[in-house]
Amino acid sequence: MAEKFKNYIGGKWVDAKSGKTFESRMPADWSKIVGLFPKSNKDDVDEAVNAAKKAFKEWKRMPVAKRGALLGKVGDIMVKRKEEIALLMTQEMGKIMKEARGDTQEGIDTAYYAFGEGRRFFGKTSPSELQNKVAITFLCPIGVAGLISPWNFPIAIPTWKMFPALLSGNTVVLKPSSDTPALASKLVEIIIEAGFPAGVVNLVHGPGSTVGNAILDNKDIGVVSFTGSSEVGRHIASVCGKTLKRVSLELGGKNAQIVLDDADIDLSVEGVLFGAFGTAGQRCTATSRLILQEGIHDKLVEKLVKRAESMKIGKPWDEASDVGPVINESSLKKILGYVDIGKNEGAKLMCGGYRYTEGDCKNGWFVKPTVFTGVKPGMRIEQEEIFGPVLSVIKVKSFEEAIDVLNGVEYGLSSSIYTKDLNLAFKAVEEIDTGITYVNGPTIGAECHMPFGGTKNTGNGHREGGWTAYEIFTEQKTVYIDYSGKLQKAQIDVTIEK
Ligand code: UN1
Repeated sequence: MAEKFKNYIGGKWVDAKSGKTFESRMPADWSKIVGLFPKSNKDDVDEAVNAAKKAFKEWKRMPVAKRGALLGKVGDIMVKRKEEIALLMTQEMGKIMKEARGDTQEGIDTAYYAFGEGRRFFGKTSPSELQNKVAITFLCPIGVAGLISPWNFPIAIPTWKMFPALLSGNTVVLKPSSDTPALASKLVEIIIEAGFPAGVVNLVHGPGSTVGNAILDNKDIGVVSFTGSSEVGRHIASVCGKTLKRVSLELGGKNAQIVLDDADIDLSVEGVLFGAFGTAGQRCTATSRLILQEGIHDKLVEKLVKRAESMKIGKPWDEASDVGPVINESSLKKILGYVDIGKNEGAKLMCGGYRYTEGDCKNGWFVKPTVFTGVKPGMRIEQEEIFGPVLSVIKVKSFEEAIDVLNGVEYGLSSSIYTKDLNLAFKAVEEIDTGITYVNGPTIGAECHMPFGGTKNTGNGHREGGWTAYEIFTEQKTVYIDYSGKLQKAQIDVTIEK
């Protein structure tokens, strides 16, 4: 019998009111069930929001350093349970063991960053334009935060959202992806173990169409944070626009790595293999386009294809595997559909492009690392997010053309350039229109203490990670203190001329 999981609302583990459940299965072996989860709807969400609203009153009064200490404790527990979390991640989400440890580590880093923020939750102080008066700002929580997280970083991304929200004094309702509910449950278990008061963290499992929409519709949710597709992001923004909820969106990417003629060829190949096929290409930051200057093109493609072909596909919990499965059958179909699109568009398939079913991979959603050459700007495989191990190689003549191709998509998350020419590297940093750029490194590998997010259709201007995540979850309060003992009138009593 599969293990039965519950929602966590107001400090209690509870079933969905409907009594219905859904399954989470293993992408590497679809015959195996990870667990059964409550298929919740609006009633469950409303109850969770009520619990969060009730808990907010006390939680926001707890000194921020104390809230930070609780998050530090979460980090400590995650350190102790890192292997256990990573193993579950290989089973439920399918990324390979090394990457699963990395995902968990990103959550640990985010917890310790939040712990530190508890001692530097600074506002600003300013002199007034009048005498005997001063101005100060404070950071205040918003209220209840609705967090909608994806499956591809099933620990890191919920922590990116939850920990800054909690440290800032908000209470939260988390709706994790229905593809990775056991990992979200594990994270909440850890939060409970750390000793958070009831109602501060609430977990509601279920589909976006009911649970996600109920979060958007609930008038007591003050801020929504979502990571996922641009299509869903647009829907969320339009619903939240009507009720003037703050909303932070991390959406699609079509990230490119440029390699100029003077670059270190082996280093560039290492980078693109990791960027394109790490996590089976299922990162928002994955390298899905490789833009090669013509002088380096043939030699690099030869090395790349050889290496891509020899990558070991296998069970993600097997330490020897380089590439695990993709998340589910519909994702597999979408990816293989793009392989057909690429062929029909006239691109040349150099390797991969099919479902891999050898050995013990027969019950999983494995895709052989795929490389297309002869890809032209404007082709669908060059423009659209595929979210799988498919790389499009585009040949260009010059640095300028490389930048134009890199920028010629609707997204702007991550990017990379390999060159030894310092001047061109800086020029690229200036000209590239993305939120993140790497020089001589792949498009993946963002660190928790720096802003994370993108331009154009990748988001709506917010940045997760680092100090900027805290801007999403706080209101600024400006306070003027007048110690003159008389009525002083700004702009009227004193006119300051230049
Ligand atoms: C994502 O793909 O949504 O930079 C997040 C990286 C990771 C985070 C990716 N640290 O690839």
